[in-house]
Amino acid sequence: YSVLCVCVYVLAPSARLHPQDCAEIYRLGIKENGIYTIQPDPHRPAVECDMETAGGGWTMFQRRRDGSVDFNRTWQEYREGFGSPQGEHWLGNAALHALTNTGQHLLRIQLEDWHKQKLNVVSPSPRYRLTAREYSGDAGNALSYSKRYNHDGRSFSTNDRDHDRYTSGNCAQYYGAGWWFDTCLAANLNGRYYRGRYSGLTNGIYWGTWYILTDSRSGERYSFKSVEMKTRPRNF
Ligand SMILES: [Ca+2]
Repeated sequence: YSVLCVCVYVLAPSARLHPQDCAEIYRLGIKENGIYTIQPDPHRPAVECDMETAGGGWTMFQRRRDGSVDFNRTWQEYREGFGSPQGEHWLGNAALHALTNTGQHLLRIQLEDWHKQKLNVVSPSPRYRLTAREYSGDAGNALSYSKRYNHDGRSFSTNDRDHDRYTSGNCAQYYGAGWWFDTCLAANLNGRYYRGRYSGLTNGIYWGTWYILTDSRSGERYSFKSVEMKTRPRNF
């Protein structure tokens, strides 16, 4: 009898301490933004929860805001994640997969440029393989831009793993970022961090349907000031 009692006593609290995602934390009644511990990935259990935007319950898996973290990383690094949830980070493809492989999920992207223009993109299911079919938002759907530039259905590539549809090389190596490259890109939110304008290869933080992409006189390109990528179950 005593063994049974001990088991229940030990297991019940720890189960409650490790919810699946921020949506579950929200449903438990915790509705403050912050860093929380979640279940899916034992190596990087801390995530930033957005409990305010559009009803809350969003688990953040990517953030860019100051260029402090290098996003030109290997397959292994993208799988396990890098950076910290307090700052710039990629949560990790293993955790992202665990977060999104049960049922349909929404992908929310919040971008801000250097002119304080902000945009929102909401689309289902960010995985190793990206599935982004339906779109709503105010920025244009650069994830499904055209036949050759279509990130929907693409697999993830890194500088050491070429899963893109560009046959003459590795887009991830060429653009210095891990991403769901096609041939190669209409969007790349893991690109290099520039403080606004830059010239040369379009390897900055890029969203191909944004209202300004290059300066018509100087030919300089624009990179974004901040990016956040989050996910939440569709039926939340
Ligand atoms: Ca290739």
